[in-house]
Amino acid sequence: RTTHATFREPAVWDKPAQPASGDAVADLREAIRGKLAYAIGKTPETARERDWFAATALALRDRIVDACQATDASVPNKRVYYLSLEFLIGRLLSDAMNNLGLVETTRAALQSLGVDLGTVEGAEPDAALGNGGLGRLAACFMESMASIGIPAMGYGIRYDHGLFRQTFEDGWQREAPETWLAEGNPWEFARPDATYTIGFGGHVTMAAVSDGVIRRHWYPAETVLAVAHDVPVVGWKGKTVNTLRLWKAESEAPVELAQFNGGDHVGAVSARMRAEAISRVLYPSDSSTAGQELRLRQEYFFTSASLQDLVRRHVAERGDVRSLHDHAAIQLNDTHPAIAVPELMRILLEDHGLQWEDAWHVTTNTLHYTNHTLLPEALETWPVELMERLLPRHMQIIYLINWMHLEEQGRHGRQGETNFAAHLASVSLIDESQGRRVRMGHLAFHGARRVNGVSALHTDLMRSTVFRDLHALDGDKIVNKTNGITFRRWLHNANPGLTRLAVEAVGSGVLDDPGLLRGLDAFAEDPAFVKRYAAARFSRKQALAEIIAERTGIEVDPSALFDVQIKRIHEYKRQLLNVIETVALYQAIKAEPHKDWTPRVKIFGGKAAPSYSQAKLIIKLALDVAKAVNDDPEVADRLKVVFLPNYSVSLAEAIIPAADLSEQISTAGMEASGTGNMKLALNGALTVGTLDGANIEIRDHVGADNIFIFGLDAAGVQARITETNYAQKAIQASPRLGAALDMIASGRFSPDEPNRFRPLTDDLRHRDQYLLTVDFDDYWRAQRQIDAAWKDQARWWAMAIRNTARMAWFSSDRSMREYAEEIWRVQV
Ligand code: T68
Repeated sequence: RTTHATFREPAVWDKPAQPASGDAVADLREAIRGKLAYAIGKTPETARERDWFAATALALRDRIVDACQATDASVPNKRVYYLSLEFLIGRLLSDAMNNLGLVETTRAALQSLGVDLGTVEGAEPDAALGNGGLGRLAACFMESMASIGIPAMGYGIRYDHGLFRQTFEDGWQREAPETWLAEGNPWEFARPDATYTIGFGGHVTMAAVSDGVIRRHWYPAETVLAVAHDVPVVGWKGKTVNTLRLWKAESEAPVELAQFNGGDHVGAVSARMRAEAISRVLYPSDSSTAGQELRLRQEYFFTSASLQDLVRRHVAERGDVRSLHDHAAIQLNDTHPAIAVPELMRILLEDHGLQWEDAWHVTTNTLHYTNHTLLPEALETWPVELMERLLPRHMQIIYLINWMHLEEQGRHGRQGETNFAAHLASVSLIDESQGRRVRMGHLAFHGARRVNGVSALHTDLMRSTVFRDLHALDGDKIVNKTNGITFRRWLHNANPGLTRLAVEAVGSGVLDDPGLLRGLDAFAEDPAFVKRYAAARFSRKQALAEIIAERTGIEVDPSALFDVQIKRIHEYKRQLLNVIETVALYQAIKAEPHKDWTPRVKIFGGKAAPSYSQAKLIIKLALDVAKAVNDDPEVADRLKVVFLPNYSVSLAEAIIPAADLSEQISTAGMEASGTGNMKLALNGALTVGTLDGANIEIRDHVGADNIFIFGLDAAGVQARITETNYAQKAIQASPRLGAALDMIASGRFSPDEPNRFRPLTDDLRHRDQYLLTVDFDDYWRAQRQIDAAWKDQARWWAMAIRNTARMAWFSSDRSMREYAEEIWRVQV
């Protein structure tokens, strides 16, 4: 082996990346003390951790406001508006401190008040306004846009209750309400002056206007107010501060006084409760549609408020709504805001008097749509009947858009095609096959100037499957924009030890330009560097071991291989494949207890949608297997299984820097991209994964020698799924798989209820839609290859370092630059 560079051990390696000056510390200390006294009303003696957090956040918010007013003063040529029903932002304190360059200043200021920064950071509740990848992506994009200076505003809902809190009761998932706003939110500014009226239901009138044009007008039966609450999003070095504007639903009449005075105290506020219900809770389903009326109300509520707000801003700045697309680019995060297509048309036609063609031109040059899934159960459709009742004017506009769209097919001479009717049915915005339903994906596609997928494979599959016929009409509309993650949060803040090491090795420029990480490649086999890289990992594994002990009571050895699968629980993500491999490994260790097994800790984290019973049963199996394995003295420290409850953004920040192995094992073709895969690889975990989503691009960047790929690819899955009895054949061919399934089915892990897991094992034997059985043997092979790689520690660390060194391309700064250039056409 050759060493390409020498890493010199610095005298003091733990020096702060952001030094603090004495004056700045004193200023911030006084600011925090002042906030504690005058905004919170507490003394240092009576202040709780949560009070110190609020005082610190308020003091830092003042610094952000200074930067913010600079951003606000100028009218940019073009703004980006990111509409998303979810923003999974997590905690904001360390982001704010880091981007303002005030980490050490804040630490010292608090220390002089006798308060520990880590404790204060820990007192901030997570803003869990999202389910998973889609919502977290929106949060990373907001941070990146501020950091690279794209003038942008995020629009979403200020849910009173974010994603539910997960506990385990005898191994079963229980959901409790999440209460992040219980003590207020020090980051936000309520903006009652930015309030809009949102209508629902009612009827539409027609009036003939003098020029012969028929104008329609909507008279809603019910109205709800949307009140803006702004959260500042501060970019790297505080240069740009953008806004995340979250809408709260309020009633125009807070109480019906006459009713109240008449003694009906509950009835008097029922209209208010109905209105406020819209922003009460985040729907907890991910990768499937909620399909309920309240969900459609949420979607229209935030979309309408956002469009009214941005059109008003545009007209105030530019005078003419016709130039909207020159100065505003709107990104629809999945189809949840797809009602923007008819809503923008309605605003332009009715509020601004545009002709249809002009309104359509503006709409289809302003809107853009990101697709995040091809799973059929996740593609949103709404019954025409519900839309007609809730949004009658929008339904008319959708019919008209669809009529013109289908007429266009005839004009292109397609009626000559033998299956013209089938073609029309396939591109129509209305699905007539199972009751009449509006296809929100088709609506967003047709109304958007650009439509993007989130990884190269996913975008190819969009073109060839779900949107094939629409794609044939306009071959330039679909583009790929592979996802990214913000390195400020997922490397610099989550892993300061590794960050300091990178700064020492390649210079502090790496904080601005992740491309410089590539310089770490040269140290992959440098013993001094490897030692430090491994030490940084080990200290994070010790910290995670403490969290595990505290939250689960399980003792794990930090020198074992930490094997991590953290993400929503879903059959296509195949946590069950990981659990079955765990059972097979358990059996193998029991069969040869004296063999030199690589010690492993299998760590799971993730929530199941409350109504997803199969996913909940997978959690129960993981916990039942954990109990049996962890209690078995014969296995001892060679295998431990841990399922951490209440997985969240802040728990991810603790787990990711401690991970040695990253499980990215979805059925090929089903995970649109993944972003956890990027966070883990950046932090130096080696990936065991399928050729799915962004895993393919990760392999291309880190190199095939530095990743463990197994299983069928997307084409292989498509071919196999059409064969008969593939699962039975795979089980017959694999005694190891058969034995593991038998053990689970026998009740070995559920003696109190031997048939508990039959729904899982029976499904695998007879259906196995996600091809676990087919991929099992190759997964086992990859895992044993990983055991061997771990034994060769020099090789392992060289691979890990090369992962960190080669992941720069997955920065969300890169994603945002690509969107800016190729979709939004804004200058960066
Ligand atoms: C995820 N989608 C993709 N959906 O699964 C993941 N769905 O591959 C991708 O990396 C990520 O999006 C970002 O592009 C989701 O997270 C949802 O959360 C969701 C929520 C409601 C309804 C449907």
